[in-house]
Amino acid sequence: MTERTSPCVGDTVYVALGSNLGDRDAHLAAARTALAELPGTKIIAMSDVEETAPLGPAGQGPYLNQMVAMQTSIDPLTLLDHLHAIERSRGRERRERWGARTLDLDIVCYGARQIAESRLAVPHPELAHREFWRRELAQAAARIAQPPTAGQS
Ligand code: PH2
Ligand code: MG
Ligand code: MG
Repeated sequence: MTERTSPCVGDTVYVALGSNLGDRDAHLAAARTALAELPGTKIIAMSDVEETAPLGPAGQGPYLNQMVAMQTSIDPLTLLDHLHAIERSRGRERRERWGARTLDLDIVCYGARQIAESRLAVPHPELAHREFWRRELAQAAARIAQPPTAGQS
C-alpha cells in the first residue's frame, strides 16, 4: 500500500508562495509582509525559499517557492479572498492555467480540515504531486516552536 498520512494536521494553516515573473524575491517578501498583517493571523514558521523547475506550459522561467505556516482566525473562503487581493497587489494577471505569474498564494492545508467547495479544495490537490511542497511543508512544520511541556522550567 502506498497510502500516506496527511501532513495537514492540528490547526496550522499552510500557504504556498510562488513566483516566476518579475522581481521574484520582492514578490515573496511582499507576500510574507501582507500575510503577517492579516487580521487575527500570525506567521509561526516558514520554510527556506527554493528555486524550482516550472510545472506547466513550456517557455516559462523557474519559480521561487516557499511554504508559510500560520495561525489564523480567518475562515477558509475569506482567507482565499485575502490571498487573491494580495496577488492582485503584486500585479497578478490570470491568463492561461499554470502560466507564468508574479505571485501565486495557495492554501495547501487549513489545519486538518477537508474542504470541497467550487472555488477551494483543501488539502490542495497538487500536494500529492509536488515534492517541493511536501519538503517545504515538512521544513516549516519542523520549525514551529513547541510550547514547553508542563513541569519543565
Ligand atoms: N505553480 C503553478 C504552476 N507551476 N511550478 C513550480 N515550480 N512552482 C509552482 O508553484 C507552480 C509551478 C500553478 O499553481
Ligand atoms: Mg498554484
Ligand atoms: Mg493559485
